[in-house]
Amino acid sequence: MESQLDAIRRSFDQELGQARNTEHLEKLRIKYLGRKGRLTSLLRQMGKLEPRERPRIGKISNELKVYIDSRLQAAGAILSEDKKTSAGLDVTLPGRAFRRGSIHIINQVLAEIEDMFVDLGFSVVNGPEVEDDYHNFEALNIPPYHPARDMQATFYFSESTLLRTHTSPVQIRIMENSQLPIRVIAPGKVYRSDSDVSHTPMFHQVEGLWVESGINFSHLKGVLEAFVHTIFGPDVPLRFRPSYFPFTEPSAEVDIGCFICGGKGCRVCGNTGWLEILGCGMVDPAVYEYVGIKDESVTGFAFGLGVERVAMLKYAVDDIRLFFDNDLRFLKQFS
Ligand code: 2NM
Repeated sequence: MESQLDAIRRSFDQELGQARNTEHLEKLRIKYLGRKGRLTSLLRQMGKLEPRERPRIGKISNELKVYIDSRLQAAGAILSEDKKTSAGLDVTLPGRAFRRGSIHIINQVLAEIEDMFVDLGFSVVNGPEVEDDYHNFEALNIPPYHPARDMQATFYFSESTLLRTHTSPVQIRIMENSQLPIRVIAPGKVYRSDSDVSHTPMFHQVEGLWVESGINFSHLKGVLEAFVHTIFGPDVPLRFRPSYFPFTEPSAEVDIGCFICGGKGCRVCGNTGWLEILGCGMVDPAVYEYVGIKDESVTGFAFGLGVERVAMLKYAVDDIRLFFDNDLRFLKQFS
């Protein structure tokens, strides 16, 4: 009897493998578990067994019944699922797509700028966004009540604590704490109470600093020319235009040839043919006094640029707020 039970299980497994729809399953149920089914018929002969054999065979029979029942149910569930797609399961359909994000265009441009300076031997340094008045202003030769404090509408927490208005305080901290030579860039978020098509209250800056005995304005020109030609292309013209910053002397602003009119003059460049891209200069000796660099042979240059401004000029974006709206139709153009 045991071998008959085993034969029933094997033939059931084989027939189940050939079932293609729920009608087939119902026929199998009747064939095995119905009133005249194979298992049912066999169980009727239990009486012929020796009484001491009955419990064991009864248990095996019952397990087989449960087995057949549960396999029929499982197969039924799969077949009715397939029925929802009329042709059953189409294994050639593509899988469900995994939507992958992409790096924000500002971080892409930032990475490109960082890589370029790292290739020239600069290290990347960071510092706090909540700063004190001393590192953000005073050590940069901007004393209290100096009009330059008004130039950048500052967010204050208190009289002495503020959101940094530039990343220069990072470079002040580096000069206070490191050995020469210093060759660093300080990228990061900066904050100014300002808002229009070309200003947002938070934006990203990269400031650079090279301090070492013998560094002069030609080093500054060489590094910034390399920057413009790497980021904007080797044929883009640039010029150095005299300017003023309290922390550099002499100071300059760098312009690149207008990409709209090619230098002829248009609305975008205010008819000058040039677009301002960054500020720079030789570090003012007053700054060295603040940070305690006493060796008079030490000179250096510094520069500062806005990443959003670089991205706007590189990709002809006319409103800085597009970078922060998170409209995917805009952002996906750069993915
Ligand atoms: C600029 C323009 C010119 C600058 C100066 C310094 C420091 F800390 F060395 F004094 N850091 N960054 C600097 C110089 C920044 O931004 C338009």
